[in-house]
Amino acid sequence: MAHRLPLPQVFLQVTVLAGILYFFNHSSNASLVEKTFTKVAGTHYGSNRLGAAWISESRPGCLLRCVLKYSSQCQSVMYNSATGLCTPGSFLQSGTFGAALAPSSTEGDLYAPSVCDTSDAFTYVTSATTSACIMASSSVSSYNAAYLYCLNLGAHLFVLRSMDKLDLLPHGQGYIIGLTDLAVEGTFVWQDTGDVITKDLKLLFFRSREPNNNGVGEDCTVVTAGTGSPSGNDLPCDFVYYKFVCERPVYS
Ligand SMILES: [Ca+2]
Ligand SMILES: [Ca+2]
Repeated sequence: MAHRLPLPQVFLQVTVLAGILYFFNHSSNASLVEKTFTKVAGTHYGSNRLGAAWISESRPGCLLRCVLKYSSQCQSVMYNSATGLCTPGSFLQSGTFGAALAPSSTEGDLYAPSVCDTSDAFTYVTSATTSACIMASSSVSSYNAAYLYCLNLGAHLFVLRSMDKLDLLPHGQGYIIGLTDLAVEGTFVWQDTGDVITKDLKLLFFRSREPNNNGVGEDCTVVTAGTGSPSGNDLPCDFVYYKFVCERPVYS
């Protein structure tokens, strides 16, 4: 015959279990962990392993246990979503040293707190595939004024090297971004590094028949997220009609 616990003990166990589940689902810790840790892209980042890996049923669970176990020492985790392997990590290392500490394929992907200076109304925004530290303006501006505004905040106008990053912007509204052909007509370059937009991205980015350098000339760019189709357009740089988005580096 199966051993049965007295009713008060069963009640206690159920209550404790419900409390733990509630904590994991609703505690500010869980949402904090989910919000502030994000996937670190690129091969130049890694971290020291704080201890042995374990199996976690989810990435938030992995992060939470790391924080609970190692407190502020836990500054990153490596998580393999296929196997559930969770490896606790130290603060983020970058450069050659970081590359040497990068996660192995067994360890999965590296996650670390965002490095986003959130002063001046900047926010850290993430999606499943990318992230950015941005500030979407509340008022319209010319390109030059927007450019200088961002520069004064230690930022540049928003740039994107893949279309998934566009999704990080507020949807349904056109924004001036850091893509211009001011230097060489017809050659659009990103403001942060000056590199030319790739042919493939240009096709995905601009609306059909754009950029057209219409009328007296159009050297600046506006784009709208969430349209489901290419929305980029070149327009006059002194045109004061659109809001703009500044961007600060995430892992500087
Ligand atoms: Ca032009
Ligand atoms: Ca145009």
